[in-house]
Amino acid sequence: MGLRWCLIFGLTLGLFTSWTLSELIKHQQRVQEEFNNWWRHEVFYQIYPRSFQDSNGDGIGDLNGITSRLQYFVDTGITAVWLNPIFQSPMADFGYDISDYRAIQPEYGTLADFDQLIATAKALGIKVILDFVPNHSSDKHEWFIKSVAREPGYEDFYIWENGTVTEDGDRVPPNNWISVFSGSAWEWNEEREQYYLRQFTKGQPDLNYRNPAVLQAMDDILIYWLNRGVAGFRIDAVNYIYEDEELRDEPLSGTTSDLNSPDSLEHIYTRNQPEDYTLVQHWRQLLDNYSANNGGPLRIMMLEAYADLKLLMDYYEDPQGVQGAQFPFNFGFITELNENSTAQDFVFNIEKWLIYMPVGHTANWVMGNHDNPRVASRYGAKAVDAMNMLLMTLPGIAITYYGEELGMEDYRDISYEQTVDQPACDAGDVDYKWISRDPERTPMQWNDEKSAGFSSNASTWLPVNPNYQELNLRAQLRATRSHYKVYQSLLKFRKLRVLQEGSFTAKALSRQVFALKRELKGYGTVLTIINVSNRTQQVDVSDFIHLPNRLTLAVVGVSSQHREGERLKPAEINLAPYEGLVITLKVHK
Ligand SMILES: *[C@@H]1O[C@H](CO)[C@@H](O)[C@H](O)[C@H]1NC(C)=O
Ligand SMILES: *[C@@H]1O[C@H](CO)[C@@H](O)[C@H](O)[C@H]1NC(C)=O
Ligand SMILES: *[C@@H]1O[C@H](CO)[C@@H](O)[C@H](O)[C@H]1NC(C)=O
Ligand SMILES: *[C@@H]1O[C@H](CO)[C@@H](O)[C@H](O)[C@H]1NC(C)=O
Ligand SMILES: *[C@@H]1O[C@H](CO)[C@@H](O)[C@H](O)[C@H]1NC(C)=O
Ligand SMILES: CC(=O)N[C@H]1CO[C@H](CO)[C@@H](O)[C@@H]1O
Ligand SMILES: CC(=O)N[C@H]1CO[C@H](CO)[C@@H](O)[C@@H]1O
Repeated sequence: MGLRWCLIFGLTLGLFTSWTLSELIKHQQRVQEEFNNWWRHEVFYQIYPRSFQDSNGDGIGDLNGITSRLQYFVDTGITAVWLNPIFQSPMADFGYDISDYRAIQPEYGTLADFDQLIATAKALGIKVILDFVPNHSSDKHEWFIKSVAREPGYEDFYIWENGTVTEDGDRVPPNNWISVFSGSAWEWNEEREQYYLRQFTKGQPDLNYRNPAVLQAMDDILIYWLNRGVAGFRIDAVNYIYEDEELRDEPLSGTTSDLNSPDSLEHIYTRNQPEDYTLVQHWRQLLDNYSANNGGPLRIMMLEAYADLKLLMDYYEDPQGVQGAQFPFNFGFITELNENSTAQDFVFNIEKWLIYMPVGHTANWVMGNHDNPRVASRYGAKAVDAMNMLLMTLPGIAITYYGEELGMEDYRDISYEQTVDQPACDAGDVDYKWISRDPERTPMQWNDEKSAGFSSNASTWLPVNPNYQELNLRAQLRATRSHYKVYQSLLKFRKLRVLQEGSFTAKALSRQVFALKRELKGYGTVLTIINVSNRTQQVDVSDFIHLPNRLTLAVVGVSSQHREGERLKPAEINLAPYEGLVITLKVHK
């Protein structure tokens, strides 16, 4: 539907159904949003600032480092990035424990550096999204210090409760809630003589969003960063923000007898509370208002919530049609599928999201992030190109974690002494290895020089993966074929109208091979075929397509026997183990 037609339709409806002016404005905003749809086909590149580029030789990545690498995104074809937290923090959880929401962590730089980053990015046409961590603050935050001291205005910034004392004089917390890292979620504070709620570590007290002053403070922080030029926010752990107001005990799950384990409870009173949705809707309004009042691109919101599919979908839009985030992250490729998944598993999981997504919204696909092993380690190094082909030819938004364009691998052999991820440190020197998230957070591998070109310091906050000698950007730029070059072609390819607007069909051709089809009348067809098995496979796609004599290979992987431009016979397409092929049929720009 064209913009003008929509406006006329809206105005007419307004006249005949006696809409209020504000309803009409709201409708027009939505039409405007359809029009300003920059984010709907975007590839968002996730930068882990600590590991991307160090500019001052302290072995830690920083903002000036990112600024110095912005041209890389232009060369790659990336026009939007999202940054893990850069705010002032005691770093108990590498920035997810914020002590000042308006200040930059000194080792990452200054506000002036941040402004420079935004200005340079803007000049290069790159949008920047910040990570917003509303689920708690650090216990070093001035709000918490003031709240402990019961300073007027701050008494109820956090969730304080007395608990009870038994006949034997033992203190008992207010209820049975368990922290995500095990043990009671309540921490006794000697000074205030009350318990505070903390669903994560004791240094991360939960904010009390039922206090309007807390909500206002958070709104102000969003506005503060919007005014500095960010294009939106990735909101962390949104389903943990509110808890049951009556503090009811959670029922036992019956899955473990360890009562200190978070798995021992069904989290019906601490996660996905109705108010979490209302809050997201409120922030959506704030962002929409800001965009309408300040011009420029629509400022957007993407949500992190590891939740049930149906609960997740209500963050797009609730059952009453109230708009939430532009999208909640789809973690299906991380949590539901792995190296052993069959072609049917892939098709089923892809379709599942599309089936449950409310009408008119945009799908998204997260291939990796800072909390999970890398693609090369989850699906195998051979599958890197195929997974990027999949990601880039699916409908909607693609999300790439830094280094995945090179096929970087987890560095699992980090010693216990060098381990810095808190849950891994807590797990002890035997179990740490498979819990640690350090292996997927090692420095970006730019070249084969000292510290992989990440830092001038030979010692870095996490060791560089020793495979950087062979696996690095420079080597991949020099090679005739490389993961990076495949990724770059895919990004160019994505600009085709058929991949932006085309219809979508997925089909398992066998247990081992599946195909995706994108079609747009007048703009041709794109077919992606992926072999998820460790054996060579031959497939017949004749039944799946209409123009069988015109199959041309558009993108092939690094170790493919095929070459770009090759013509294929639909009845006998051969795929090497874990090979992916992107094929075009009569495609136009
Ligand atoms: C090099 O990095 C280490 C941390 O890995 C740090 O202790 C040291 O101070 C750094 N050197 C310089 C010159 O900053
Ligand atoms: C909590 O304890 C304090 C001091 O013992 C008492 O004054 C206050 O009334 C208690 N609050 C509630 C809600 O029971
Ligand atoms: C957005 O703007 C509308 C209309 O001006 C106003 O009613 C609403 O309170 C605003 N919401 C936010 C969160 O700013
Ligand atoms: C895949 O299967 C192999 C062999 O059964 C097993 O060792 C491995 O743990 C499986 N991987 C995953 C991620 O389930
Ligand atoms: C393929 O995978 C199966 C099941 O994991 C395994 O038994 C077999 O040895 C593998 N074959 C090759 C060629 O790697
Ligand atoms: C889902 C989740 O764990 N979200 C964040 C809330 O806070 C913790 C602790 O800071 C973070 O680790 C999480 O990412
Ligand atoms: C397991 C399996 O289906 N193997 C087949 C894979 O494809 C080759 C031809 O490319 C056949 O020879 C195998 O039988």
